[in-house]
Amino acid sequence: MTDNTWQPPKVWEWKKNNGGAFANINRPVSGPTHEKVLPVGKHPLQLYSLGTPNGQKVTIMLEELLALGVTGAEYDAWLIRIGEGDQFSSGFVDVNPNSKIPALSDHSTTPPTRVFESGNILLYLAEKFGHLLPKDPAGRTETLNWLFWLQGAAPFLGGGFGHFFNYAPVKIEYAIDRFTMEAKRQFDVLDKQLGRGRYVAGEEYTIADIAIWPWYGNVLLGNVYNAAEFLDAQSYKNVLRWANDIAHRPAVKRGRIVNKTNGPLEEQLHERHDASDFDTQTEDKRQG
Ligand SMILES: N[C@@H](CCC(=O)N[C@@H](CS)C(=O)NCC(=O)O)C(=O)O
Repeated sequence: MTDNTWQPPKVWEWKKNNGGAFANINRPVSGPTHEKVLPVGKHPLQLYSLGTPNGQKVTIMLEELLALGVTGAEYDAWLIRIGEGDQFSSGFVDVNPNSKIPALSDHSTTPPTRVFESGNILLYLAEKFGHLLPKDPAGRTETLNWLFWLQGAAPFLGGGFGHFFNYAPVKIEYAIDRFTMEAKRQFDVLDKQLGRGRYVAGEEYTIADIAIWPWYGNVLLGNVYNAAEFLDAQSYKNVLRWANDIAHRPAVKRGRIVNKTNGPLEEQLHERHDASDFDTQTEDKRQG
């Protein structure tokens, strides 16, 4: 057990620097901190994001739609540096009052339609373009079962397990044990489901896979939190098979590097405004 002699005061007070990795951006209030208009590019879809798992869901979706020949899915992806507080600009808060990436503005409607919450962005794009969400009621419902599962489950994997295993300034055994238990239970749920079919919602690749892969796929493949060994990734054979399968999709290879600001330079495309940017604008090319 962790030795903890601290007791909560009667009324909580905000410690502006608690030593945590996100102490400079976390606040107990919402709303803008500064006036700034968001940039708008030439395409109908304007994405304001960062290449985290939540951001990757949307850029993978857009690249999958483009790969299917949906030209209306062309997009500008603008970088929102959450570590520097870009999500608190007045322009960003107008698109997402929750100040979290990803946020999408669809300028093909008048006025533009704002879309926030990554799961809702996937649903919006799937319905708008008629792809990656089965049309039959049973297939659609099963896909949405898993999309909503992900949106509810991932905060335990990221905000819970990932935070205390990877980011917290102290290793708290109780917190790591609690969230590892839940993360492993979730991996087991997914492993059993993926034992029943090639993809999460059956034999068809859907927005459920696109939502789940950036979190559960990335963690098992060792791309985030450096936790694959700790979680005994090898024991989730079906999830690993599926994660590797999806990692090889060309649209996933493109989408996962958009708005990414960490990792190898060739896997960082800070902004994406044109399909050719993947060949010319990655950080290895820009800096080299
Ligand atoms: N439920 C939201 C979660 C989005 C989210 O947590 N975004 C994080 C980055 S992965 C963020 O923008 N954090 C900035 C902040 O908390 O200030 C979604 O699925 O879109």
